[in-house]
Amino acid sequence: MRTGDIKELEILAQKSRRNVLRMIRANGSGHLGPAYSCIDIVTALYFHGMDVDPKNPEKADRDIFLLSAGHKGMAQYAVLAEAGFFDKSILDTFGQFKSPIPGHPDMHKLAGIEANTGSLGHGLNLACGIALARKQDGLKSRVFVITGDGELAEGSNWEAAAIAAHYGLDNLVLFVDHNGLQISGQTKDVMSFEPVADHFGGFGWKTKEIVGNDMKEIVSAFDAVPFEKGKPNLVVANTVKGKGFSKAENQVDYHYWKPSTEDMALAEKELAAKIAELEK
Ligand SMILES: Cc1ncc(C[n+]2csc(CCOP(=O)(O)OP(=O)(O)O)c2C)c(N)n1
Ligand SMILES: [Mg+2]
Repeated sequence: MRTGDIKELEILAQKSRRNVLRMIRANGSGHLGPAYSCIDIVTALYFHGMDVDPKNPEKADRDIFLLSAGHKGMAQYAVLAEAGFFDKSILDTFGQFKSPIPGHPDMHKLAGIEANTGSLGHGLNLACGIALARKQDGLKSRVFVITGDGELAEGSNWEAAAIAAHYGLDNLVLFVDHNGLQISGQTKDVMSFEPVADHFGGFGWKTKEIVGNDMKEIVSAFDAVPFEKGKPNLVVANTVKGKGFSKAENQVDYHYWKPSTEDMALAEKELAAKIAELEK
Protein backbone atom coordinates (compact mmCIF):
# COMPACT_ATOMS: atom_id res chain seq x y z
CA MET A 1 0.00 0.00 0.00
CA ARG A 2 1.29 3.44 -0.88
CA THR A 3 -0.31 6.65 0.33
CA GLY A 4 0.30 10.37 0.37
CA ASP A 5 -2.32 10.91 3.05
CA ILE A 6 -0.45 12.49 5.96
CA LYS A 7 -2.88 11.41 8.66
CA GLU A 8 -2.87 7.85 7.37
CA LEU A 9 0.93 7.85 7.47
CA GLU A 10 0.93 9.27 11.00
CA ILE A 11 -1.34 6.46 12.14
CA LEU A 12 0.92 3.88 10.48
CA ALA A 13 3.95 5.39 12.27
CA GLN A 14 2.22 5.12 15.63
CA LYS A 15 1.10 1.56 14.91
CA SER A 16 4.72 0.81 14.03
CA ARG A 17 5.77 2.28 17.39
CA ARG A 18 3.28 -0.12 18.95
CA ASN A 19 5.06 -2.98 17.15
CA VAL A 20 8.35 -1.77 18.69
CA LEU A 21 6.83 -1.97 22.16
CA ARG A 22 5.59 -5.47 21.38
CA MET A 23 9.15 -6.54 20.49
CA ILE A 24 10.60 -4.98 23.63
CA ARG A 25 7.89 -6.55 25.76
CA ALA A 26 8.70 -9.99 24.29
CA ASN A 27 12.47 -9.63 24.56
CA GLY A 28 12.59 -7.68 27.82
CA SER A 29 14.75 -4.89 26.35
CA GLY A 30 15.70 -3.09 23.15
CA HIS A 31 16.95 0.12 21.48
CA LEU A 32 13.80 2.19 22.06
CA GLY A 33 15.28 5.68 21.65
CA PRO A 34 17.09 4.99 18.34
CA ALA A 35 14.06 3.19 16.82
CA TYR A 36 11.52 5.83 17.84
CA SER A 37 13.78 8.59 16.54
CA CYS A 38 13.70 7.42 12.90
CA ILE A 39 10.45 5.46 12.69
CA ASP A 40 8.46 8.27 11.07
CA ILE A 41 11.00 8.34 8.24
CA VAL A 42 11.00 4.54 7.86
CA THR A 43 7.18 4.58 7.76
CA ALA A 44 7.14 7.21 5.04
CA LEU A 45 9.77 5.27 3.08
CA TYR A 46 7.72 2.08 2.96
CA PHE A 47 4.22 3.54 2.77
CA HIS A 48 4.85 6.57 0.61
CA GLY A 49 8.27 6.86 -0.96
CA MET A 50 9.62 3.54 -2.08
CA ASP A 51 8.66 1.16 -4.84
CA VAL A 52 8.71 -2.14 -2.93
CA ASP A 53 6.35 -5.09 -2.89
CA PRO A 54 5.89 -7.21 0.24
CA LYS A 55 4.64 -10.05 -1.99
CA ASN A 56 7.73 -9.84 -4.21
CA PRO A 57 10.52 -8.44 -2.03
CA GLU A 58 13.27 -9.35 -4.52
CA LYS A 59 11.79 -7.74 -7.62
CA ALA A 60 14.64 -6.55 -9.79
CA ASP A 61 13.75 -2.88 -10.17
CA ARG A 62 12.72 -2.27 -6.54
CA ASP A 63 13.92 0.68 -4.51
CA ILE A 64 16.48 -0.29 -1.90
CA PHE A 65 16.58 0.67 1.77
CA LEU A 66 19.64 0.24 3.94
CA LEU A 67 19.38 0.90 7.64
CA SER A 68 23.03 1.69 8.16
CA ALA A 69 22.45 2.37 11.85
CA GLY A 70 21.47 -1.27 12.43
CA HIS A 71 20.81 -0.80 16.14
CA LYS A 72 17.62 0.97 15.01
CA GLY A 73 16.53 -2.37 13.49
CA MET A 74 13.26 -2.55 15.43
CA ALA A 75 12.06 0.49 13.47
CA GLN A 76 12.47 -1.43 10.20
CA TYR A 77 10.98 -4.68 11.56
CA ALA A 78 8.01 -2.74 12.93
CA VAL A 79 7.28 -1.13 9.57
CA LEU A 80 7.93 -4.30 7.55
CA ALA A 81 5.41 -6.12 9.76
CA GLU A 82 2.89 -3.31 9.38
CA ALA A 83 3.41 -3.41 5.59
CA GLY A 84 2.83 -7.17 5.43
CA PHE A 85 6.36 -8.41 4.76
CA PHE A 86 5.97 -10.91 7.60
CA ASP A 87 3.40 -12.05 10.11
CA LYS A 88 3.15 -9.90 13.24
CA SER A 89 3.41 -12.98 15.48
CA ILE A 90 7.13 -13.02 14.55
CA LEU A 91 7.53 -9.75 16.46
CA ASP A 92 7.30 -11.84 19.63
CA THR A 93 10.55 -13.64 18.74
CA PHE A 94 12.62 -10.44 18.60
CA GLY A 95 16.20 -10.96 19.75
CA GLN A 96 15.78 -14.67 20.43
CA PHE A 97 18.06 -17.44 19.16
CA LYS A 98 17.26 -18.25 15.48
CA SER A 99 14.69 -15.45 15.23
CA PRO A 100 14.44 -13.84 11.76
CA ILE A 101 14.49 -10.50 13.58
CA PRO A 102 17.68 -10.42 15.64
CA GLY A 103 18.93 -7.35 17.51
CA HIS A 104 20.53 -6.08 14.28
CA PRO A 105 19.14 -6.75 10.75
CA ASP A 106 20.35 -9.85 8.90
CA MET A 107 19.61 -10.16 5.16
CA HIS A 108 19.92 -13.94 5.34
CA LYS A 109 17.13 -14.22 7.88
CA LEU A 110 14.35 -11.95 6.67
CA ALA A 111 13.00 -11.05 3.22
CA GLY A 112 13.06 -7.27 2.82
CA ILE A 113 16.37 -6.76 4.60
CA GLU A 114 18.97 -5.80 1.99
CA ALA A 115 22.18 -5.90 4.05
CA ASN A 116 23.57 -6.89 7.41
CA THR A 117 24.12 -3.77 9.46
CA GLY A 118 24.97 -2.91 13.03
CA SER A 119 28.65 -2.19 12.72
CA LEU A 120 28.27 1.53 12.09
CA GLY A 121 29.74 3.28 9.08
CA HIS A 122 29.14 0.77 6.30
CA GLY A 123 25.64 1.36 4.94
CA LEU A 124 26.43 4.47 2.95
CA ASN A 125 29.35 2.76 1.21
CA LEU A 126 27.20 -0.22 0.29
CA ALA A 127 24.54 2.17 -0.94
CA CYS A 128 27.03 3.92 -3.23
CA GLY A 129 27.92 0.62 -4.89
CA ILE A 130 24.28 -0.38 -5.33
CA ALA A 131 23.28 3.06 -6.62
CA LEU A 132 26.14 3.06 -9.12
CA ALA A 133 25.28 -0.46 -10.34
CA ARG A 134 21.63 0.49 -10.76
CA LYS A 135 22.57 3.49 -12.84
CA GLN A 136 24.89 1.39 -14.98
CA ASP A 137 22.09 -1.19 -15.44
CA GLY A 138 19.75 1.58 -16.56
CA LEU A 139 17.34 0.95 -13.68
CA LYS A 140 15.21 3.81 -12.37
CA SER A 141 15.26 2.53 -8.80
CA ARG A 142 16.68 4.58 -5.96
CA VAL A 143 18.69 3.72 -2.87
CA PHE A 144 17.66 5.14 0.51
CA VAL A 145 19.90 5.05 3.57
CA ILE A 146 19.48 6.06 7.19
CA THR A 147 22.53 6.77 9.30
CA GLY A 148 22.65 8.16 12.80
CA ASP A 149 24.34 11.49 13.47
CA GLY A 150 26.78 9.87 15.92
CA GLU A 151 27.51 7.35 13.18
CA LEU A 152 29.08 10.12 11.11
CA ALA A 153 32.14 9.77 13.35
CA GLU A 154 33.02 6.71 11.25
CA GLY A 155 35.48 8.00 8.63
CA SER A 156 34.19 5.57 6.00
CA ASN A 157 31.11 7.78 5.63
CA TRP A 158 33.26 10.58 4.29
CA GLU A 159 34.86 8.37 1.65
CA ALA A 160 31.34 7.44 0.59
CA ALA A 161 30.33 11.11 0.53
CA ALA A 162 33.14 11.81 -1.94
CA ILE A 163 32.37 8.74 -4.05
CA ALA A 164 28.66 9.54 -4.31
CA ALA A 165 29.42 13.04 -5.54
CA HIS A 166 32.15 11.90 -7.93
CA TYR A 167 29.81 9.44 -9.64
CA GLY A 168 26.86 11.84 -9.62
CA LEU A 169 24.62 9.43 -7.69
CA ASP A 170 21.38 11.39 -7.80
CA ASN A 171 19.55 8.08 -7.21
CA LEU A 172 21.04 7.93 -3.70
CA VAL A 173 19.15 9.52 -0.80
CA LEU A 174 20.70 9.72 2.66
CA PHE A 175 18.64 10.58 5.71
CA VAL A 176 20.79 11.50 8.68
CA ASP A 177 18.76 10.87 11.83
CA HIS A 178 19.96 14.07 13.44
CA ASN A 179 18.84 13.69 17.06
CA GLY A 180 21.91 15.20 18.72
CA LEU A 181 22.55 12.10 20.85
CA GLN A 182 24.53 8.93 20.45
CA ILE A 183 25.13 6.01 22.79
CA SER A 184 26.97 7.86 25.54
CA GLY A 185 26.04 11.52 25.29
CA GLN A 186 25.54 14.44 22.97
CA THR A 187 27.14 14.20 19.53
CA LYS A 188 28.45 17.75 19.92
CA ASP A 189 30.55 16.57 22.89
CA VAL A 190 31.54 13.09 21.66
CA MET A 191 32.37 13.89 18.02
CA SER A 192 30.84 16.79 16.15
CA PHE A 193 30.28 17.09 12.40
CA GLU A 194 28.21 20.24 12.55
CA PRO A 195 26.80 21.65 10.43
CA VAL A 196 26.10 18.29 8.81
CA ALA A 197 24.57 19.78 5.65
CA ASP A 198 27.65 21.95 5.06
CA HIS A 199 29.98 18.96 5.31
CA PHE A 200 28.07 16.96 2.69
CA GLY A 201 27.45 20.10 0.65
CA GLY A 202 31.23 20.60 0.52
CA PHE A 203 31.58 17.24 -1.19
CA GLY A 204 28.97 18.23 -3.77
CA TRP A 205 25.73 16.87 -2.34
CA LYS A 206 22.44 18.70 -2.63
CA THR A 207 20.97 19.05 0.85
CA LYS A 208 17.68 19.70 2.61
CA GLU A 209 16.88 20.12 6.29
CA ILE A 210 13.57 18.98 7.75
CA VAL A 211 11.86 18.18 11.03
CA GLY A 212 12.32 14.42 10.87
CA ASN A 213 9.34 13.49 13.02
CA ASP A 214 6.95 15.62 10.95
CA MET A 215 5.27 13.43 8.34
CA LYS A 216 4.39 16.32 6.08
CA GLU A 217 8.02 17.47 5.91
CA ILE A 218 9.31 13.94 5.37
CA VAL A 219 6.89 13.35 2.51
CA SER A 220 7.74 16.62 0.79
CA ALA A 221 11.46 15.79 1.00
CA PHE A 222 10.75 12.42 -0.69
CA ASP A 223 8.69 14.06 -3.36
CA ALA A 224 11.51 16.48 -4.18
CA VAL A 225 14.06 13.71 -5.05
CA PRO A 226 16.28 14.19 -7.00
CA PHE A 227 16.98 17.59 -5.48
CA GLU A 228 19.32 18.36 -8.38
CA LYS A 229 20.20 16.24 -11.42
CA GLY A 230 23.64 14.67 -11.05
CA LYS A 231 24.00 15.22 -7.31
CA PRO A 232 23.46 12.83 -4.37
CA ASN A 233 20.65 13.83 -2.00
CA LEU A 234 21.03 14.49 1.73
CA VAL A 235 18.16 15.06 4.11
CA VAL A 236 19.24 16.27 7.52
CA ALA A 237 16.28 15.04 9.54
CA ASN A 238 16.13 16.89 12.84
CA THR A 239 14.57 14.34 15.14
CA VAL A 240 13.96 13.69 18.82
CA LYS A 241 15.53 10.53 20.13
CA GLY A 242 12.81 8.47 21.85
CA LYS A 243 10.04 10.48 20.12
CA GLY A 244 6.67 9.01 21.10
CA PHE A 245 7.28 8.11 24.74
CA SER A 246 7.35 11.10 27.10
CA LYS A 247 9.94 9.66 29.48
CA ALA A 248 12.34 8.72 26.67
CA GLU A 249 12.31 11.86 24.56
CA ASN A 250 15.78 13.37 24.24
CA GLN A 251 17.10 11.14 27.04
CA VAL A 252 20.39 9.36 26.45
CA ASP A 253 19.45 6.77 29.10
CA TYR A 254 16.76 5.42 26.79
CA HIS A 255 19.27 4.51 24.05
CA TYR A 256 18.82 0.93 25.24
CA TRP A 257 15.74 0.32 27.38
CA LYS A 258 15.02 -2.44 29.82
CA PRO A 259 11.60 -1.31 30.98
CA SER A 260 10.01 -1.76 34.37
CA THR A 261 6.44 -3.09 34.27
CA GLU A 262 5.16 0.41 35.10
CA ASP A 263 7.19 2.15 32.38
CA MET A 264 6.08 -0.34 29.73
CA ALA A 265 2.45 0.15 30.77
CA LEU A 266 2.89 3.92 30.56
CA ALA A 267 4.52 3.76 27.11
CA GLU A 268 1.69 1.54 25.84
CA LYS A 269 -0.97 3.79 27.37
CA GLU A 270 0.50 6.95 25.83
CA LEU A 271 0.66 5.31 22.43
CA ALA A 272 -2.88 3.93 22.60
CA ALA A 273 -4.12 7.45 23.42
CA LYS A 274 -2.24 8.91 20.42
CA ILE A 275 -3.61 6.28 18.04
CA ALA A 276 -7.15 6.79 19.35
CA GLU A 277 -6.78 10.57 18.91
CA LEU A 278 -5.52 10.20 15.32
CA GLU A 279 -8.24 7.69 14.43
CA LYS A 280 -11.07 9.93 15.68
C1 LIG B 1 31.64 0.46 14.42
C2 LIG B 1 30.77 0.60 15.64
N1 LIG B 1 31.26 1.25 16.72
C3 LIG B 1 30.49 1.36 17.84
C4 LIG B 1 29.25 0.84 17.89
C5 LIG B 1 28.41 0.93 19.15
N2 LIG B 1 27.28 1.84 19.00
C6 LIG B 1 26.03 1.36 18.84
S1 LIG B 1 24.89 2.59 18.70
C7 LIG B 1 26.07 3.77 18.88
C8 LIG B 1 25.71 5.22 18.84
C9 LIG B 1 25.16 5.64 17.55
O1 LIG B 1 24.70 6.95 17.62
P1 LIG B 1 23.85 7.55 16.47
O2 LIG B 1 24.45 7.19 15.18
O3 LIG B 1 23.66 8.99 16.74
O4 LIG B 1 22.47 6.77 16.55
P2 LIG B 1 21.30 6.95 17.65
O5 LIG B 1 21.76 6.27 18.88
O6 LIG B 1 21.05 8.38 17.84
O7 LIG B 1 20.17 6.21 17.07
C10 LIG B 1 27.34 3.21 19.03
C11 LIG B 1 28.59 3.99 19.21
C12 LIG B 1 28.77 0.16 16.73
N3 LIG B 1 27.55 -0.38 16.67
N4 LIG B 1 29.56 0.07 15.61
MG1 LIG C 1 22.01 10.13 17.17
